Amino acid sequence: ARGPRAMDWEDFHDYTTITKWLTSLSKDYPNLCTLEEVGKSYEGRPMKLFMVGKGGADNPGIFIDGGSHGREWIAPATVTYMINKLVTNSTEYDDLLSQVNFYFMPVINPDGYDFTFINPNNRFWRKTRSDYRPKVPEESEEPEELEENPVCIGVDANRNWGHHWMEGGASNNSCRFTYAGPEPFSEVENRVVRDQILRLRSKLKMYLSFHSYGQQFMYPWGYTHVYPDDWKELDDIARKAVSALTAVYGTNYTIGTTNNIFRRALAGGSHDWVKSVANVKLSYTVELGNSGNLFCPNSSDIIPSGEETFQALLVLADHVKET
Ligand code: ING
Ligand code: ZN
Repeated sequence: ARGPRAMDWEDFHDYTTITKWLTSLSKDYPNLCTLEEVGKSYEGRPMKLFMVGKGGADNPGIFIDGGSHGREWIAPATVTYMINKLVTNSTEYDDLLSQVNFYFMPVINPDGYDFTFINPNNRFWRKTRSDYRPKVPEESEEPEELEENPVCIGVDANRNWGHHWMEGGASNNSCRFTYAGPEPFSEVENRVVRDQILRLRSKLKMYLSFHSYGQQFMYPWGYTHVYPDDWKELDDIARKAVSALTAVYGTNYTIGTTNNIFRRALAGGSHDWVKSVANVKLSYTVELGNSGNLFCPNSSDIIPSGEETFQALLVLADHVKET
């Protein structure tokens, strides 16, 4: 019997439930995974890095995150599904786990994520929860916005990364959904994730950031319409991953640069920074799909999303293994 706060993939779960589950997994499988506290969020939630692999720290690695935006519930659900699959079926993936390390942070904006669980009115919260409310109303670009205006809290975590920051698709108004922050890496959560990627960077061969929704498999750049020199390699690998995904339930994905898919510049996203600054060549953002309404997938979408996305991950990991 499951308690109301136990982890499963039949429903969405808050950050505490996910974190407790990661802790118990790391205790149940000590030879296969480790859990490390790597920082704290603005509101003090512990941020954890979960590593799966058994070939030693020198093996090539894949860094996988989700939950950069609070409301995108299918992303942490899918990422935790994949963690569970790798760990609890590890004998099946023995060869892979001996050759590749998986570094997971399933919820990189824990304050924003938990905020969407507190009250149905908060369900569509996207940003972090740091306080950038204008202190003096006269200084606000929009004087009608009161200093208490709750929408002026937080930063869009996927506009806050420091590569061509604020050069497109981002706002300098803290009351907007796409507020880029007062400066690159103003958000402690982004600094925590950044520092882990920098620490691991000599081992990292691939970066995957899970968002929703849109059924898009995207690679850099977001900030410019110019393609990276190695775009063909990024594209080929994405195509192989997507075809494995589509083979499961027929879900279709669009593949391309973020700039091309959105037909405009979107700067300050993680995949741009990871590719250019951390020098992780194969850097992707995946917009998962769902059968529900917009950001509100049905809980019955979790397992299918997990299953199909896991097939894509196996293809991607095989690629990393061979490099
Ligand atoms: N979409 C992404 C966003 O942050 C994106 C699209 C990807 C932008 C990569 C920049 C870089 O807006 C969602 N749904 O969040
Ligand atoms: Zn998102």
